[in-house]
Amino acid sequence: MTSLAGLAQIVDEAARTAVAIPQLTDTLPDLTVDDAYAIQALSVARRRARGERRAGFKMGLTSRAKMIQVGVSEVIWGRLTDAMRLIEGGDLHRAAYVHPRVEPEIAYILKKPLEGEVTAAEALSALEAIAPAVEIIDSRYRDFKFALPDVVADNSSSSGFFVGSWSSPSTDVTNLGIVMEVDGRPVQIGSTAAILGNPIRSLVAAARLVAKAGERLEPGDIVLAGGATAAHALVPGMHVKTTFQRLGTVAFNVVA
Ligand code: OOG
Ligand code: MG
Repeated sequence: MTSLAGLAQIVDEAARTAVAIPQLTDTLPDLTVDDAYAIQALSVARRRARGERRAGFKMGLTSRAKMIQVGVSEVIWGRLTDAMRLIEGGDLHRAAYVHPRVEPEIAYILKKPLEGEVTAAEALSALEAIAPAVEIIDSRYRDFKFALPDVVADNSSSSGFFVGSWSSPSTDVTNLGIVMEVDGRPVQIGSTAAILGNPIRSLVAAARLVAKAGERLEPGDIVLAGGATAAHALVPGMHVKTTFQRLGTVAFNVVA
């Protein structure tokens, strides 16, 4: 029986070297979601030991479109580090990933801690700012196929994120149109309302779920609310531009 630390090493190495691995549940069908979060924490601790710094958290599977695309219908979360942050307007290096996809999200940054059961009003009053964002997800599992414990252990497919310009925390982002274009052609169209009906609910859920792991959201943490649409596969040569009503755009180029 492989230890949780051994499994953390497997998922961390797969991410570090961009080499796909079989699903953990292929050989460990009884792996629990609690074990998976423990593996995630241990794998992110390995990143921290290599010098990466805490940047916040990402929520996942907070929209129907995302749940349907990956066949898992449970809200999940993962940890972000500074090394995952990419420069808006810059390049994404395809070779650093197994099979990257992009999805439109909302980014929150906090000025106050949030811990455990909080109301939407408390979550809103803890905000420093809100920005348009896109997440780069990259499952380390072959063919981007996984069960719930697999994806949680794999840090919920976290691999990168781009954040656009920060807006006032009072900006109403409950129902804003989103258009994601590749080379000027729309590939995903949606609304921030697809995120749990209102993306602030994702921040409320983050505070609650992270507390179950004995952690809290801290001032300075970025929280990604989860993809509002299905994710789009990335290929070198693509220019990806996502426009969010009221909030602005987030763009990048995919290079080899
Ligand atoms: C799991 C991560 C989901 C989101 O925004 O829904 C996620 C995956 O799709 O690989 O990041
Ligand atoms: Mg996401």
